[in-house]
Amino acid sequence: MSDPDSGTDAPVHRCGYVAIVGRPNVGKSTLLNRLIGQKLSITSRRPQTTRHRILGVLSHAQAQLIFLDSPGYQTRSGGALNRVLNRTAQQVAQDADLVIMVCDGSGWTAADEAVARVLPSDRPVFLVVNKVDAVRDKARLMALVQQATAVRSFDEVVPLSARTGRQVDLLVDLCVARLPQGEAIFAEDDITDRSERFHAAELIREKLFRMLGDELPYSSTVVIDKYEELPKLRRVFATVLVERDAQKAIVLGKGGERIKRVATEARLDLERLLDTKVYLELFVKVRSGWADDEQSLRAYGYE
Ligand SMILES: Nc1nc2c(ncn2[C@@H]2O[C@H](COP(=O)(O)OP(=O)(O)OP(=O)(O)O)[C@@H](O)[C@H]2O)c(=O)[nH]1
Ligand SMILES: [Mg+2]
Repeated sequence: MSDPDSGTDAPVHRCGYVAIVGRPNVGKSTLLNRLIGQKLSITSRRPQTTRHRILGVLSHAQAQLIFLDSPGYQTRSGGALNRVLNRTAQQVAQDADLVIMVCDGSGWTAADEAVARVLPSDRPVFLVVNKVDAVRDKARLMALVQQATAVRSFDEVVPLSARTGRQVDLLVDLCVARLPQGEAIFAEDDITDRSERFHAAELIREKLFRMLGDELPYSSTVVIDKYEELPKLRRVFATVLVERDAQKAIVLGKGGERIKRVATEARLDLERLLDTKVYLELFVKVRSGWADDEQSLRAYGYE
């Protein structure tokens, strides 16, 4: 690539923000992790896994792409937590130079349509049709694209698989082509703006989500009580907050067996992410009503 304005062959550097939005469970976070090559954003089979804006940086010689993963956009109304999640999702799209709307290759739904309608119209928007590895009948994909493009126009439509990585490189190339010219914003080896503490809490929440399935009350959260950074070791003390005694028993499991498994798996993931040893101790406490109260939501890190 050369710079048309400079009259020289100096290569152009591009840099910009790329928002990843969509209804819950379509694979937005799996896509971010695939793009960056690290588990930055937690994923699970349950909808509404992501609760925060997660930033992931991909630096190439000629471009820096700053991806923003967001909570799945809620079309059903709900309490304070849902309101905060939707605000985050919309903010992410508004802050970006380019928007990627992700849908699931199995079919276009009313919830997808609702998302498509709130996307900005003054910047490029791509449609990513994800999970094509799970779609046997490719004619379905054609039908989906027709339905989607009847709602609004998309600057690119990219069928891919975040799980296998198929066509993800193509998506990156298409994104780079749409980004504004500019210097890198993050250092070349930065991959996120979140703290180690934040990732520790998120990985614990992922294990809870995955291990407890529907048994886990939606309104549970994780707080880090103490985080010590030592040479080649992190010591982490964290608490799982639930709303009722019965929920506490579920999270603990028989003889504390479940919480122990949660702690072990979260520790292994955190060690992989930080490339260091981790000591992790987990507690469970009952604190009722936190998810209905915007002030406590802020205190627990929901913006
Ligand atoms: N078969 C298949 N499954 C996928 C693919 N991408 C994601 N999934 C699965 O879809 C489920 C949801 O993935 P997430 O990445 O957590 O989805 P999300 O859109 O971030 O969900 P929320 O954060 O809840 O809005 C998980 O079980 C993923 O493993 C894919 O390309 N193929
Ligand atoms: Mg997610």
